[in-house]
Amino acid sequence: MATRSVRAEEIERELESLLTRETFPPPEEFRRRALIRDDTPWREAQADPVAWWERQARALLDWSEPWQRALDDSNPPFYRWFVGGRLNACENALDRHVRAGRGDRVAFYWRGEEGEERQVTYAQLLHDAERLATVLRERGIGPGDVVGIYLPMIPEVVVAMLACSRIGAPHNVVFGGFSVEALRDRLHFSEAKALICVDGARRKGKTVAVKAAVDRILDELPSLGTVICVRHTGEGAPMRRGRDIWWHEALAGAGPTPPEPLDAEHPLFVLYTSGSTAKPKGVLHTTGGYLTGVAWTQRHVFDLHDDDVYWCTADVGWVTGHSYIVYGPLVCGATSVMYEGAPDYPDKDIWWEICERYGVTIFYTAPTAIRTCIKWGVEYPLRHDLSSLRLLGSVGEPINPKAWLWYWRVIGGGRCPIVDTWWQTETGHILISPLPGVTTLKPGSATRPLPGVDAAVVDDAGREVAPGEQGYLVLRRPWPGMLRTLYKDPDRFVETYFSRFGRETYFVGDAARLDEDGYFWVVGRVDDVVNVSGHRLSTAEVESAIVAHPKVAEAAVIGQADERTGQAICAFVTVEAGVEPDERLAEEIRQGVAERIGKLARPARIIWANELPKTRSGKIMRRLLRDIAEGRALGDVTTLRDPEVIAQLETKVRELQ
Ligand code: 6R9
Repeated sequence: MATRSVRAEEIERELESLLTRETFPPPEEFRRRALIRDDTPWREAQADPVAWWERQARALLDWSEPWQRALDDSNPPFYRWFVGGRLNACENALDRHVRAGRGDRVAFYWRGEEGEERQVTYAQLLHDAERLATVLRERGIGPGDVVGIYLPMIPEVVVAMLACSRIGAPHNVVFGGFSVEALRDRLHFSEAKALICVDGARRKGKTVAVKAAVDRILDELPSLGTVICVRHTGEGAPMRRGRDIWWHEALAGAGPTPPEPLDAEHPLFVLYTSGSTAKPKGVLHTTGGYLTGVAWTQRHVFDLHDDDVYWCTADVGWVTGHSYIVYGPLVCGATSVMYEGAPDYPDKDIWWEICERYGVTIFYTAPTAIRTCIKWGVEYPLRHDLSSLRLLGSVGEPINPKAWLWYWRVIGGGRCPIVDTWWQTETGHILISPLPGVTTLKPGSATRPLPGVDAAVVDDAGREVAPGEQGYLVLRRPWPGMLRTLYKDPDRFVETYFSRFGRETYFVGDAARLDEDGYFWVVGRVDDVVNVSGHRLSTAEVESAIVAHPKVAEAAVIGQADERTGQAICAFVTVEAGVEPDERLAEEIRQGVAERIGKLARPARIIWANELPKTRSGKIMRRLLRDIAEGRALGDVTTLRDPEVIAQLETKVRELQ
């Protein structure tokens, strides 16, 4: 113990001195082995971006039919890539590796919450995916039919996604941490025909019944005729004859189904994400372009070699899991780690134990996780040998330089580059990021756009702003993995992303700055989206969950700066006349939000307000609430209807501190 503390102290001193260091060029040892070592891809892509992407699509994927036209940009913003080409995502992820004699290669080292281990090979994934595809077919699921997936981090979730893509049924994965009410809404919006779920899920030594909870919402989904249930915890699951089947029983009796050659623009999946209104947006991705962008970035941003062991700690319920746990790694034939449990169970060193045990070389996580580890202390990572690591990644929100330096020094031992990868559910794959063998890093900056990507920072009029000035991040050229539309809502698609700066400029929704070296510094969202621990939540969605409580009159939700989670949800709530707000009501409100959306959306702070600050036209002024919550001087208050309201709220917030 004593020596450990000495090491910890040494590291802390070193971190202090690192705070002044601004640039980190690629370590020579890393660069020597890197797949990309100079700016050739940027230069080639600059000369002809579409032709450059075509070369990548050809090199990285197997096509059953070549495309006639690489990019159809005749009707922006409805772009089409690799028009006329045909391929299958599952075949690219599994069959072709098995055909090439790599069936015995481990696709996932799976680690269960209680320490169980499973090694899943490419051949085994294929065996199950071919059979599940048959089961789905026999249930009448065909190309274009949406299948909901509500599963924890177990290998079956990968099989489920790939079985869907094998037959051209777009999947709609819903994060297991979302409540069944949130699941119901998403399945309803996507008109899902089938659902794949588990009997129960595990969390820190406890189990929760999932299938029984799911049953509560199924009657409200008349289009959903099939439920396939994976036996995971072994708890009893009510099964309705004709509708519900056990995964293991169905697979045991099924033969294989070959992959269906699909149009490059065939929908691969729908994934719901938060927008500015309470209704989540169904982001639709298609096959050829998405896989091209995901495969290129998986290989080159993560400098993926044959002997790497890669671990992305995200959940498959988010886009990071879709692109960089499932499609990216499998299309590239990688060996990954998949972990079911929480980062602090059985103890706070479990992640580092896993890195040591499987010899993880590439580790991809979120800034919020790093900040939590900082809080727990260096003792936990110091318990383990992390010398196998050679590259680290970050995603989900801006990483503050202090967390970056800690990650670099404590986890990476000062020898691993960090790729700070900027992208979104909508972009499909990473767009702004270092290439680790080339780019000189600056802690806190996602650095520069990748080859073939045209990003800029502009003002309200769409003009590029000067270096150092803040503006809106935009993308000015279509890229292969971009969303194609919002599911069944093309008007909202155009309105949300392609109305502000015209039909050919994608409005990201993030504020950013550029520095003199052309490096991008993403600041955060400019819309009513809150980023809690890297998870996007809509303030409107949380508000509507709060006002559903009968004692609540009105609510305004804002994102408040939080040291650990980046932003935390803070709710200003007014109650119905005659109601005396107290801690019990606050608990009921939190509980209601957990039930309607999920635990991660529960307000960290509830502030009882007599009234909310509104404009004369009756709009809640969230900007002022943010200033009040964070104790800042108030901005422009001239449009405020009743200035008295502000003084009351400021007193309340001060009392709470
Ligand atoms: C992949 C993912 C997207 C929003 C995005 C931005 C923030 C993601 C970031 C980042 C700064 C990074 N974001 N990565 N901000 N630096 N490296 O997270 O998708 O859940 O859709 O969130 O997350 O604000 O607009 P998604």
